[in-house]
Amino acid sequence: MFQFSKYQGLGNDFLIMDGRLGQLPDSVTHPDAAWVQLLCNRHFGVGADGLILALPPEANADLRMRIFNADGSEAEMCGNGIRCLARFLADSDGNPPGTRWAIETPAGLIRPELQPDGQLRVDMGSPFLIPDQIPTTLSIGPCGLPEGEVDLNGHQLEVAAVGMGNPHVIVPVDDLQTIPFVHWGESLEVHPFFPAKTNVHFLKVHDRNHLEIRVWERGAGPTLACGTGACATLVAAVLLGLADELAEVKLPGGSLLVSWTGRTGPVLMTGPAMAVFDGVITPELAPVLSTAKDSGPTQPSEELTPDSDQRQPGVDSDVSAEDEAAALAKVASFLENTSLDSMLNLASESLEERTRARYERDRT
Ligand code: ZDP
Repeated sequence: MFQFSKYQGLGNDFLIMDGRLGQLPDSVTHPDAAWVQLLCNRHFGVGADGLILALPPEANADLRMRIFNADGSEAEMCGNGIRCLARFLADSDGNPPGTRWAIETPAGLIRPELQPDGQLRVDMGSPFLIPDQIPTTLSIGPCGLPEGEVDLNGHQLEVAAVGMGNPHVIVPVDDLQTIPFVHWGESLEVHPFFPAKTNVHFLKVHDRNHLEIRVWERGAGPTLACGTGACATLVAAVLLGLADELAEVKLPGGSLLVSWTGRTGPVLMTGPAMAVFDGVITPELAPVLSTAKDSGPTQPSEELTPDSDQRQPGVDSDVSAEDEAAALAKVASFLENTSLDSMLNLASESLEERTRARYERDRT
């Protein structure tokens, strides 16, 4: 039985699966794009903008995160998603405000911190402004970032590109409501200037500390919010001379506070993240088990605490043959001696436990 939790950050919603103890099978940790598409489908599946996996770290970090867009493609980083993951960790492990996590992502080590008001402030790392690192074929312009002009059906658009581990194009416009959003969004997402495709942000500058964007996401289309996009937009607006180093970035789903102090070093993003529901994926929706080793989720053995060395015996990649045999034997005996009903009870008990813990914490 595959448990998941649904979380959202400004309406950007994700399914989170906890595999920090190596308990998730290959079919989940290396998911088929078709399965992710089905899971994220708002009619035939659970419905979400993406799937987030919490996995054992590969180096000296608390955990590793993988994020898959609703179309099944993998992204390097996600801003709203990593706030949701941190909130999930706090809900699951009972972490107090002030807790910081070091999370491995393809975009590098990202550090969210739980705030007293329950929001997450995230050290998003430094922006990428070198064309190859974004990646884009636009060259660096007079403002110190890749800039250029794009012709879309006779419309000359001034665009700028910034990387936050994942690619973003920022398009300043006068009015967010009158632009041909869908046409420009889908055209720019796959524009040849962006060899890995790109997330697209149409930007209205209200004043130097208040920006507003409409988001067309790579691999997801229109979303209510994009955290990495809000950060990329602030960086571009600062370099283009349109904004100060601290601004509120308004999105359809709500606002984020973003800062880039001294135009060097990390971008900081602060915003909310909330649990929506916990669930169990039915066998019909479960991923097709890919290999013999892939025997479905196993029982986690030990409690987790942040900032301690997360590497548990038997979870690191160099698992000994004995450990593997022991784990497989444990799984086989668990499956043999555990009826479907008691598996279901186990699943619902731990879901209940987490929900009760969340209520307790929010009440105190
Ligand atoms: O880079 C991409 O493909 C994005 N669609 C990934 C998701 C980004 C996200 N919306 C964010 O908040 O940064 C989660």
